Amino acid sequence: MKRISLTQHLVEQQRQHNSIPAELRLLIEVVARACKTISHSVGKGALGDVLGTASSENVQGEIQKKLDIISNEILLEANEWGGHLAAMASEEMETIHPIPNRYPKGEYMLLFDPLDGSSNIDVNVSIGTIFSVLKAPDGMTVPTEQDFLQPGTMQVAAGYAIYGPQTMLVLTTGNGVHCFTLDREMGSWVMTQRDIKIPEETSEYSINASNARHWHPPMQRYFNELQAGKTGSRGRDFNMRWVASMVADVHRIMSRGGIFMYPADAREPDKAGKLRLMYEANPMSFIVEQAGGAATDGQNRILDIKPHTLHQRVPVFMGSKSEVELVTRYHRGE
Ligand code: P6P
Repeated sequence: MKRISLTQHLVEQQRQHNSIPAELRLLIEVVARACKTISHSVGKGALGDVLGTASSENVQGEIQKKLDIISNEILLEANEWGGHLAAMASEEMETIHPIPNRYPKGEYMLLFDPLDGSSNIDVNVSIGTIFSVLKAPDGMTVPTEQDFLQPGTMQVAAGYAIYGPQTMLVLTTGNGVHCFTLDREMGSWVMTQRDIKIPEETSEYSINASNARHWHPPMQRYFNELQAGKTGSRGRDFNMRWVASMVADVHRIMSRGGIFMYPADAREPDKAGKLRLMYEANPMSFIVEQAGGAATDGQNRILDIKPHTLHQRVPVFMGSKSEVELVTRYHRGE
């Protein structure tokens, strides 16, 4: 495959699909540049005094890691001056972040989990940045949280960066999913995979099995069949992977198939699983669907969910279409 840069890809997508106006191209390039900066900070590890916890909690009540805060600041500072955004929202901030009055405002809204998988930071396991782009509602003057509460089908772009052995950027603007690897010597994102497709069938599942006794019956039924392998109704063996870093688990599925699951469970009946809809499940669902996979909350397509609050959680089943459809049928009682 001819190696092209992120910029050339975005210009070509604009020519072919008229789907990436200049402001959106600027937004994506600014976010990609911020991910390079985050990768540099993450890569320092103990040498950069960036490990360990900060003395604060985020809106989720989770102890923040120093790199959570550093990554959030990098994304805010990178994006607020460009004139392409009206506002931002982050897992690390309780309220939305309007663009300061000293800067021009644009028609896009950026949501992100600046550093997903934080529990893996101090043990040198892959982590990542997840982002989602929405358009500001027509006529919006002063952005509010309500303006962000659009279903995932309204996203105009979504992507993630994964900080692992390679630093990679996986991106969709609605015309397939494309992957870029960071050329550290040149400091540029180089396309290394075009139009990624997730295999429809898989023998690999991804779930935190330590929660099994708390799962609801449909989840237990599906999991027990996977565990039984060829001795049970599925008639074949399965393999399990759980990195506890959504970006790493989903990237593996993008690369070789699989099903990623974080169900709700009986421990907290009012808590709809662990993952957040607006800046984890929605962008990942857009990417997975654009690669031929599926993503549901056990009952319905995640991208169709009408959000009620910025930080709401959602059960997640996403990846190879045949497995997502099967576990969803079980949850629907079919
Ligand atoms: P558990 C990371 O904290 C995260 O939000 C996702 O990246 C990951 O899939 C999940 O939580 C891991 O959760 O309960 O296995 O630690």
